[in-house]
Amino acid sequence: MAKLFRAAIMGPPGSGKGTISKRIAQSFGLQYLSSGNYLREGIADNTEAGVMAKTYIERGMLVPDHVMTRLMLSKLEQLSGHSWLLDGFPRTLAQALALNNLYQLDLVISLNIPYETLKERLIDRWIHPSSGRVYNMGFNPPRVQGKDDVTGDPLIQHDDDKPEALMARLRHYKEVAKPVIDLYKSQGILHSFSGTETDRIWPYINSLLTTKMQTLPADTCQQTP
Ligand code: G5P
Ligand code: MG
Repeated sequence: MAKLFRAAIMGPPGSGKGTISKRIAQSFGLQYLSSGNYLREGIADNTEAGVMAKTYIERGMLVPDHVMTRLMLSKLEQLSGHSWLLDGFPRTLAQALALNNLYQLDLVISLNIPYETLKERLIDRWIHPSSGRVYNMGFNPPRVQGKDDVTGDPLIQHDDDKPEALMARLRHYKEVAKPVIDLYKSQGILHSFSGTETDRIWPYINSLLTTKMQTLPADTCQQTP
C-alpha cells in the first residue's frame, strides 16, 4: 500500500496557519482539517459541543483537551486512506500525545511571526459567518467594504479576534506550544519558518513539501502546477 503523508501546522493565532494550509491543500492535494473551523461550525449549528466551545473561545481560552481530541480523532478516522494536514491541532502536549498514539506525523510546520504583526492582522480580520470566508482589511479586503464578495452579506469579527480575547490567546500560545514543539523537535520532524509576510514564507514551505513528497510513492499525493 502507498505510504500516506501526514502533517500538522502550528503557530500562534493569526500566524497564517489557515492561509498556508489552504495553499498546501490546493497545491499538494492533502485533506485539510482545521480545529478552529470545526469548532466554529459547531457554534453556528448550535451543537452541544459548539455551545460549550463558545464559552472558552469567547474568553480567548483553549477548549479542553478531551473535547478537542475526541473531535479531531473522529474526523481523522473518517479520513483513513488519505493524506492529511492538521491546522490548529494538536495545540497542547496532551493532544499531541493522544495523536501520537494513533498516527506518526511525517512533518510539522511551525510558524514564528512577531507579536506586533499578529495583533495588526487579527484586529483587521473579518469573516463571512455562514461560509467561513476570511478577509483582512489590509491583506485581502472584500470588494465592497463590510460585505462578502459572493453573497453581499455583512461581515462580522470573531469574538476571539476582539482585542481582549486576542491578547489572552497570544500570551497563552507560547507556554502551551513549547512542550509540543520540543516533542516534534525530538522526533526530527519539526520545520520552523520565521517572517512577517505569508507570501515570503510560502515559497520555502512549498519547496520543503515538494522535496518531502518526492520521496513518497507517486500515487500518494498529487502536486498540481
Ligand atoms: P483557530 O481558529 O485555530 P487560531 O487562534 O489558532 O484560531 P487563527 O486566528 O485561525 O488562529 P491562523 O489560521 O494562524 O489564525 O491565521 P490566518 O487566518 O491564516 O491569518 C490571520 C489573518 O491574517 C487573516 O485575516 C489573513 O488573511 C491575514 N494574513 C495572512 N497572511 C498575511 C500576511 O502576510 N500579511 C497580512 N497583512 N495579513 C495576512 O482557533 C480558534 C479558537 O478555537 C479554540 C481556541 O479557543 C482558539 O483560540 N481551539 C482550540 N482549543 C484547544 N485545542 C485546540 N486544538 C484548538 N483549536 C482551536
Ligand atoms: Mg486559522
